[in-house]
Amino acid sequence: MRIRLVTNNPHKLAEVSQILAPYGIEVERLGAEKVEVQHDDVAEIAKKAAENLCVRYGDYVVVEDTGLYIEALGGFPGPYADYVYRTIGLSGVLKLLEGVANRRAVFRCAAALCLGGRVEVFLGEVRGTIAQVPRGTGGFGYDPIFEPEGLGRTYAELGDDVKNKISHRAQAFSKLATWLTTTASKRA
Ligand code: ITT
Repeated sequence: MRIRLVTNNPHKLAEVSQILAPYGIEVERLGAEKVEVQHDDVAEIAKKAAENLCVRYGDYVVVEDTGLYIEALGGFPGPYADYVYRTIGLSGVLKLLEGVANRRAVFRCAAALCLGGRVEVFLGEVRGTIAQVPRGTGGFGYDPIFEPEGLGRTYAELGDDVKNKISHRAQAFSKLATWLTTTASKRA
């Protein structure tokens, strides 16, 4: 089985490939234009983008959207994580949190799959905290400043093998894989 992931982010493509390999699912990149609606909820953004693309590209297309929601900032940057990363960057986010005791944050990932003219959405969520300074060399994006709850290390310190077992993306895509290899295959 093979899915076609709509992304311009090579790190996401590599992570999803690693997460889905044990299920025997291959991942190919689909270079299509995503229409992203404005919404607080990544599930809604991924679902609407997939609905558009399903019509054009058909079954097994997957759109993924991820947001980082920082509690003390009222959920900012949430679905605007990409814009914030490209503009103020990690140092800008850390500056906004200077002197702030509540460092709680949540990574949310939604994977929307086109199959049989429908869109199925799978969610993953990891709670954690924002570190005081960036730590670690693995991963990408916000990984050096996000510490999943209870682990005492950032995603970037944990490295790809651990991250891809526990992350928001690992949860969303494991649910997608289980659904594809059970529910969907029974329908076929
Ligand atoms: P697409 O082409 O798939 O949209 P993107 O990198 O723009 O790639 P998102 O909008 O979903 O993807 O990501 C929002 C931001 O959050 C972006 O700056 C990413 O680098 C960052 N991000 C996404 N997943 C992450 C992860 O697992 N760890 C750290 N940062 C992540």
